[in-house]
Amino acid sequence: MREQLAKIVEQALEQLKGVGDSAALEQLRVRIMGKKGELTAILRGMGQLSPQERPAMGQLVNEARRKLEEAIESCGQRLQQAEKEARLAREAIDVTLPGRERALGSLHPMNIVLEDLLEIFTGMGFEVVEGPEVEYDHYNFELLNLPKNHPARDAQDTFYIDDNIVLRTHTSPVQARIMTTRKPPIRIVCPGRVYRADEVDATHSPVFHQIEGLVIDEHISIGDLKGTLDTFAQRLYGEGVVTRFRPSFFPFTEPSAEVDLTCANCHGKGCKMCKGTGWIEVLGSGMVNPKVLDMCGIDSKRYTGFAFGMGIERLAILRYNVPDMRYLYENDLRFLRQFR
Ligand code: 2U9
Repeated sequence: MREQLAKIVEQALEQLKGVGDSAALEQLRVRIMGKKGELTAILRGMGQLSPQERPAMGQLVNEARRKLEEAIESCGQRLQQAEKEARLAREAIDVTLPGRERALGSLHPMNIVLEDLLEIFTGMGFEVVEGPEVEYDHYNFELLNLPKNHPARDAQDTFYIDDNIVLRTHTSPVQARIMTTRKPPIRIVCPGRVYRADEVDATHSPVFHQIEGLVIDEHISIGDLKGTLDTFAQRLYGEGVVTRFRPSFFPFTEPSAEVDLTCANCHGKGCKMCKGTGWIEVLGSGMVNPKVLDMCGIDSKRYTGFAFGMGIERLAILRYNVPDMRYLYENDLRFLRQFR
C-alpha cells in the first residue's frame, strides 16, 4: 500500500508538470482526489488494515494528500496567471492608433440652394407652403387660365394619370389652392418637385424642382414685384446685382416678364457663363392675371397680385458651375463630396 501511495504521488507530480490549462488540471485533480479518485481508493482500502497499521498509514495518506493539494493549488495559480497574461496580451489595445473616421453625410447641392432660397424669402415675410405632386387638372391648369385646348397642356409635356388627374407640371396649383381657401393678404412661396414629359439631357429632366412665389393684397403693383425680386437677387448673389425685366407671356400673369440678374461671375462685364451678355436668365414673373384671381374667388376689382417662378436646378448649376444636370440626380459620391 505504501508503494502504491508513493507511486500515485510521484506520477501525479510528474503529470502536473505537463498540465497546460485549468481544464486539464481539474481533470487530473478529479482523477486523483475525486470521489472515485486513486487517492480516495487508498483511503477506502485502509478499512482492511489492522488497527496497528492504520495510524501510520493514515499519516502517510494525509501527508500525500496535503502534498498533492499544495502541488495542485500552486499549479492552478501558475496556470491562472499564465491564462490572465495571455488574455491581457490578446486584448491589448494600442491607444496610439489613429481613430476610425466616421463617414459624415452632407447637404445635397440642391438642398443647399433650397435652404438659401427659403431663408431669403421667409426673411422677407413669405410663408412656405407645399402641396400634392399628383394634382387635379382643375388646379394645375384650369384655374391658371390654361383651358382644355391650350398648347401648354399638350400630352407631350404632361404626364396624365387620367382625364382629370396629372403629375403637376409646376408648383402653381399650390398657389391656386391657397387662393381658393384663403383671403388676402397672401404672401407665400411654394417649393417642390414638378413633372414634365421631357427627354433627359444636360439641361432637361422629367422631374425637376421649382420655387414659385405669390403676393396678393390691395394696391400691389409691378413696383412691388420689381422691388421684391431686386432684394431677392441681392440677397442671393450680392449687393451689386440688379434685375432686368423683358416682356414675355404666361397665361396666368398679365403683364408677364422674364427676369435676368446681373451675372454674378463677371458682374455684368460679359463672360463665358452669361455668353458675353452680362445677364443671367433666372426667373419668370408677372402680375397675376385678373381672370385667375376671379376664377380662384378673389375679387380682381379690389385685389391685385404678383407671382414669380424659377427652377432650382438651374440656380444650383449656375452657382456651382455644374456642366450637366444629371450630376444633380446620380448621387455619385465623387460629385457630392465636393459640397462638404
Ligand atoms: C398663380 C398665379 C400665377 C407663377 C409664375 C412663372 C412666372 C415662371 C417658370 C420659371 C422657370 C417655371 O421652372 S420654370 O420652368 N415660372 O416663369 N411662374 S409667374 O405664376 C403664378 C402661379 C400661380 C395662382
